[in-house]
Amino acid sequence: MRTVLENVRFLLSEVAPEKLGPCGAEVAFVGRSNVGKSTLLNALCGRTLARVSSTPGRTRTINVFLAGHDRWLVDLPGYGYVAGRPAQAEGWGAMVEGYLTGRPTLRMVFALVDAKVGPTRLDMEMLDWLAAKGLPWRVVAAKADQVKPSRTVARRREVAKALGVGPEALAWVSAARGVGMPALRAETAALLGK
Ligand SMILES: Nc1nc2c(ncn2[C@@H]2O[C@H](COP(=O)(O)OP(=O)(O)O)[C@@H](O)[C@H]2O)c(=O)[nH]1
Ligand SMILES: [Mg+2]
Repeated sequence: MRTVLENVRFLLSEVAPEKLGPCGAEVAFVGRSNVGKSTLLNALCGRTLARVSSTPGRTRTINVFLAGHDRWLVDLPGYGYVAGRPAQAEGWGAMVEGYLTGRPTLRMVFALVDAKVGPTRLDMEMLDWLAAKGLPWRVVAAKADQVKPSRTVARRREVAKALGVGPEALAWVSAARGVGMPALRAETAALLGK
């Protein structure tokens, strides 16, 4: 089946969100550094687009990938760790918040949390902030392969409860193993529209 997620390519990196031009529709990925955003994006598109790093805090720019003619997938800088400094480095908030609040075409913010670790304080702050701004968000529990199969059902319920959502509202994925990826791919393609 042909979808908008075939032939996605890198478009641009930007640090000044107000300089980003318009697009037809876009989805964004947020989460702490190292939670697996770039890996998820690559898995969604079936190719290596975003750089996967073993060093936390490498992505310090808004990275835009182009799907179809004018649809965007946006990999945002991670929070929690930036280049040797704890928590948000100066400028992180302005950049990410400026992007998130400045895009009328933003259809969904996929907020990644670690399936095994569960939501951290910074994850909760991010989600509260998204909700307060009235932005569309959905939590994706990433690296689900790190949870023992025998614990999966219970863990999914626990993580959902900690987030205050039902287990079904939580996307449960492993980009490494492909778990949950067809559904997330279909959802993303639908959000971006063809
Ligand atoms: N076990 C496992 N490891 C993953 C998965 N996704 C990412 N990782 C690893 O987590 C680390 C950080 O991934 P990356 O995509 O760069 O995270 P980002 O900083 O959020 O973009 C890398 O070492 C990845 O190989 C996954 O689904 N399962
Ligand atoms: Mg990354």
